[in-house]
Amino acid sequence: MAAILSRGLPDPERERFLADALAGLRQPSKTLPCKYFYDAEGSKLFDQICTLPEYYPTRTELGILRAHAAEMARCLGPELLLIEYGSGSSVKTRLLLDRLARPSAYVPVDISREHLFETALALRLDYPQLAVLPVCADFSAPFAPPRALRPALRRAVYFPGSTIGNFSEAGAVALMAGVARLVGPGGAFLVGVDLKKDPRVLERAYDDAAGVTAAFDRNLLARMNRELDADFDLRRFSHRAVWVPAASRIEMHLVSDVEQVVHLDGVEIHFARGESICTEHSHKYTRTGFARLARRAGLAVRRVWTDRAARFSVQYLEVPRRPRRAQ
Ligand code: AVI
Repeated sequence: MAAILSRGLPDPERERFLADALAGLRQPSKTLPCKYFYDAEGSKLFDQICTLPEYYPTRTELGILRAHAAEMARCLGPELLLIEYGSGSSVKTRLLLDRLARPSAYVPVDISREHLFETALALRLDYPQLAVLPVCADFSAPFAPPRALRPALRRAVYFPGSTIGNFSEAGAVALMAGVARLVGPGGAFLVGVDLKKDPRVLERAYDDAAGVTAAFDRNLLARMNRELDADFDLRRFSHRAVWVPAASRIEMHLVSDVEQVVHLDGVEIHFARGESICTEHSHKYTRTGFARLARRAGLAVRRVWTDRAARFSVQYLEVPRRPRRAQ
């Protein structure tokens, strides 16, 4: 389908992808936005990553949720309008939904339409009392949540998976400021945040022995070949994951093994031997560092749950109510 569209019809999604890819690859330090990892093939590979022995975040976050979901639900309170960013298959959300008191509605927000509506249907069957109101949107841009039929006492955004780490610091502050506007004073934000740890553990998590993360990274090149008439030779790019202490992040790179020229929609892109494309930043936070970032967005951290080894955290934040002015 994408290949057909890419040859003829104007396709705004293809145009955006092409413009972003060209802009990134024309920079002196080449980059590509990590949001383009997640086509059907990339999403499948990401699901595999989540089950790898080296990739601790998914199972650690699930463990924290299993142990503390009841307490999280108490913090979120009754008659809640729960909005989830990047909902995917809503696996983690079910742990919360099972424990929330009379939620007014659940609004899963995801860019992948098919997956979103399939998940919404399954949730409606399993939670017949719950209004499930899917929104197909990019949650990093402003969007209007649908009105719930039953009025809510409060709004909360749920953002699991430590995807907040894939944003730059400025991007994370902007995203959280958007959350604060969406939920309003007294509203809540429940977020998965990956914590700083031994760089060897981190580098293994992003460069696993079975090569699944390498395949996930290279799929970005394959996707450009499929959708943007590019001719990347995947065998000539190596996957690297490096911990950059000054930025407190893992960076994923595709390194050109040879000097080469690649074409992208008729544009020539030159690669020197050893030159790389940075495909992803995954920031790892300390508890205080994340609290500071949240404060810049108008959010206050109220509770933090971690696993025993403090590898990962689920954090509950609120938008403080404005103090009443004296009469
Ligand atoms: C989606 N995101 C939180 C993942 C991460 O850990 O930064 C993406 C990922 N990249 C490689 N492995 C997983």
